[in-house]
Amino acid sequence: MTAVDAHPLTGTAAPVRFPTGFRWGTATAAYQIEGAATEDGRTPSIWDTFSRTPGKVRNGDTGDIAADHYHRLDEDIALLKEVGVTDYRFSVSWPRVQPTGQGPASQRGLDFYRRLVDSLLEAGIRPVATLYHWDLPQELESPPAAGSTAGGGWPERDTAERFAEYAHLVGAALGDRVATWTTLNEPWCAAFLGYASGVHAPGRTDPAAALRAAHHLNLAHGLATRALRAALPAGSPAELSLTLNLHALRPLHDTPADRDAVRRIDAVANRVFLDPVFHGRLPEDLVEDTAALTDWAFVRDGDLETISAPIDSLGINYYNPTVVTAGTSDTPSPYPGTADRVGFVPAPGPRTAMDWPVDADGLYELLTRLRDELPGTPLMVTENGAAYDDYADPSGAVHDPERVAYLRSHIAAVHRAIEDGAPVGGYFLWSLLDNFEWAYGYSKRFGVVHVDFATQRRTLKDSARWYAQVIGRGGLD
Ligand code: IFM
Repeated sequence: MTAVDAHPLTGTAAPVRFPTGFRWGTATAAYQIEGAATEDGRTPSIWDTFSRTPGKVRNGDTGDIAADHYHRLDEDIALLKEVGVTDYRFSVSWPRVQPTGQGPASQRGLDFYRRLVDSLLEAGIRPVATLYHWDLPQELESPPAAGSTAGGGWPERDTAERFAEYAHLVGAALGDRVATWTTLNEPWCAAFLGYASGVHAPGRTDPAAALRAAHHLNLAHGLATRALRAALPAGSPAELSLTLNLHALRPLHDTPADRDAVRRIDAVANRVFLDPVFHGRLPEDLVEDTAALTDWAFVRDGDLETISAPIDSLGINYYNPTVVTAGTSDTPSPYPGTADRVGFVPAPGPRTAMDWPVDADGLYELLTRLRDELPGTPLMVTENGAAYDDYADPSGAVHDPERVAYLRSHIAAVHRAIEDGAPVGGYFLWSLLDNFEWAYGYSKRFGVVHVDFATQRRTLKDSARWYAQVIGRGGLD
């Protein structure tokens, strides 16, 4: 029973209440909101380079100014207080705190995050820090300089080692105050959109390099987990996690061929991360499916043990389900080794401004799958939300009933999963602010707070006020 179902006897909707202690948050990422791209010693990331490359980002938008969060920290924390979140998930910009991707930290860069974390704590909000949300220092993507091993991006092992060093620096600086650390956000996007389909930075279209990138991101997660544990004060209650954008997959038809299409995408989108991190192994079928691209010799002895170091929770980002069938896909595909075997079919139903189908059952399916496959692993929904073409009306109000409906159905799906035994401890709405939506630039608005990018004026949308009520009452009515 959820708030969206009528009670079978009374015909009225029963209120939905989440367990005491459930975390309610919003999420953002550094490059998408901070701006201040050249201030206080920050150097370019791969997204600065990519967004400046003609034709890569809609309207030629860049994150140079974004939502100017770097200069509006206090105002944005006041917004978080107004919404009443218990937790705030943000990411640390690697090129801001370690400008060349190696060597000592920039104190000016760290100071920004110290101020953010201290202000959150003062406001009674738990800081949830992601170390990597796609802004690799450009210097680590560019080919190595003479005499150096650093460079070449995630397809190179050295990048994972550099990441562990960066994690240690940030952990040592903020480890006494951050409640939850997430090593990586959506490594699938970093590896496969970045290096296979090339629609994200750094824009490479080399499927074999993308598979190497996926392994080195896994390794980076494992090495960073170890580095964080070493950097945190003894007895620290901080939790360590990883956030994946797992695909909720469905076959178009219930046939062996379509079920095989599901298996193939499941291997290269989900199990490529889940199996090494939680079971210390590579998916055998993925190794077979990609044999024409690589022999996986870049996986060294001991890597899988490092990658599977225990973590305290798994974050799941969910937006929509994916329907597949036996067939072919356009290339360059973000799913190496599948383009001549798998086709993608638009899921039915209403759509968001991203043209993504609205289907909350996919979230329920993912959470209950993880309940069964990873028993005992606490789960968090670390992103969920929707883009719509919001605007301020003449009175200045921003009405977004479709977003409220989207959020309501997805929060109800989380509740349903909890009732059915999924250990979900929190929900983070994406996103607090309208922001730089990667290759779509500023054309897509995911915020519950509207940002007028010409003036940087913030306006709470109806969905922010609605979410504040959900948090206040601990559920849906
Ligand atoms: O904006 C992104 C975010 O950076 C990562 N997860 C998906 C969101 C919406 O596309």
